Amino acid sequence: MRQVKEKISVIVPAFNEEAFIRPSLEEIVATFDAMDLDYEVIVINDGSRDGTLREALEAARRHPRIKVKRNLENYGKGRALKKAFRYCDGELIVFLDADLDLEPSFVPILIDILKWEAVDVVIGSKFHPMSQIEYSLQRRFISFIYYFVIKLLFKLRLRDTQTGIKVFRRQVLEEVFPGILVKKFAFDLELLAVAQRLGFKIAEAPIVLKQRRRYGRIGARALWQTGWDTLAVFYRLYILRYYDKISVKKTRERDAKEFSHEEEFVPKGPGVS
Ligand SMILES: Nc1nc2c(ncn2[C@@H]2O[C@H](COP(=O)(O)OP(=O)(O)O)[C@@H](O)[C@H]2O)c(=O)[nH]1
Ligand SMILES: [Mg+2]
Repeated sequence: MRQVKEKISVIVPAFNEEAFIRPSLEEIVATFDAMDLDYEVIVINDGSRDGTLREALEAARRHPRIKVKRNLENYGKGRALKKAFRYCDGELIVFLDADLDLEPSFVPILIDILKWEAVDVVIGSKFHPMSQIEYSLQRRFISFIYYFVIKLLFKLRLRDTQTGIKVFRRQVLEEVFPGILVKKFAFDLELLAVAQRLGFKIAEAPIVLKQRRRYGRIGARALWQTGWDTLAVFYRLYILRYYDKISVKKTRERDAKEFSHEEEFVPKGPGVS
């Protein structure tokens, strides 16, 4: 029998996902219900300019385990995940992309690995020998370069930090999130580098990834910014030693202040965007 009995909070970041968010949420719910797991799904709609909020609310209306939160403006995936964690009460926290490129059925597999290997974090990895990945040559190339940059700069024993399926024991995020400053895509790297620094154990898991959008949405500007943000993490980690010095209490207070004016009303019912 499956051993997972803790409550699982699945955070789904969504930006302009009108086409995929509803089928994606339906599949998450179907997967978790079929396995009789205790869970909640928190969608964080990050200032989407399409019907993402409407579609997410429609899914939430049909499935009470889904909660929808939103930012009025787009701030970035990293910040959205950090904010969404404030609403989670599970013992295990899952990050799962909204676009169905990754199969929700892998979440329970990652959770099993977390238990079997007795680690604190399990991340889906495109470069795991057993992963099956179908995505553009361009993206493969970028991932490969990023892997070398990270290997060179950080002593991370991981082959891929960027894939959108990850499982954490709650305590990891409680301790690591206060130090996290990156709001966009280098966020994953920052989170994992700091988690390792604090002594948490991270394992990689195989995934099946199928890129559905013909063209990835990460443009040259986002890549450039990810590069700079990555260097900034290096600077804070090894030169400033910022993460070793932060006061969790103080930064929690700072974050609470930053987020509190956004603990916004969430409109009820479909049709709102
Ligand atoms: N909250 C939030 N989610 C985002 C943002 N940008 C992308 N996402 C979500 O993050 C996930 C990965 O983004 P995607 O564009 O598919 O990146 P890729 O899979 O690396 O090509 C998807 O679920 C997106 O909806 C953002 O600015 N804010
Ligand atoms: Mg994607």
